[in-house]
Amino acid sequence: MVAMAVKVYGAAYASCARRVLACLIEKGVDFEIIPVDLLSGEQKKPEFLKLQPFGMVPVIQDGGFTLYESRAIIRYYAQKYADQGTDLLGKTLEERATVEQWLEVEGQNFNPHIYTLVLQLLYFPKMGVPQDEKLIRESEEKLGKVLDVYEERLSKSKYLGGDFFSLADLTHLPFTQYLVNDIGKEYLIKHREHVKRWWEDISNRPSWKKVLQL
Ligand SMILES: N[C@@H](CCC(=O)N[C@@H](CS)C(=O)NCC(=O)O)C(=O)O
Repeated sequence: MVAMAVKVYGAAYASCARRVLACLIEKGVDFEIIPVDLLSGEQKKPEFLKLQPFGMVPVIQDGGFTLYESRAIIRYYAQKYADQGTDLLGKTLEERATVEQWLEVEGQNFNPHIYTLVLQLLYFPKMGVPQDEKLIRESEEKLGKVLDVYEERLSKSKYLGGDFFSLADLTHLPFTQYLVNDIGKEYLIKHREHVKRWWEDISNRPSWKKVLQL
């Protein structure tokens, strides 16, 4: 029996949806994108809120199963298709725990600052919302300190979870792409030797290049 394509509600340009798309491509899972227009507020309509009560993308529907929160979705597919495509979890209990650790670091330490920078520098100008210079400066400084920890880690292992590419790396792709390409803060990556090497590696994966072309 051929599995039905996974429905991904979102927009191919939305960073959180891109996290899910990169994972599905790495796992060799067929998907179709159901476009949701973020700018029009379409995702706040009652029909969409039944799928995602917080009104955000992405959401997936896989047969009768619905799931939201991009990091929960990538964990689900890495596990569901553990024996298919790229192994994104690690083999031993310790490898898996280390991948989980860095997934948490991304969500708790890295994402808050990079999210603020992207919102302030990329989206607020488009929306006509004034920027907060002090917040931008503070977020940039805090992100730099987080990346110093990454530099140390990546001087000892090829990838964040160990010597294999995993969810821990994949989850960083969407917002780091913005940092490097869209908000003029690439120095934060390029001025750190090991972080730079890591970024060049993971951003050149065919899965990510494909996501950027969607
Ligand atoms: N923690 C959520 C965050 C989702 C999120 O922030 N989605 C953004 C697009 S990347 C969105 O829907 N923004 C529209 C809005 O908040 O109205 C996840 O990882 O799925």
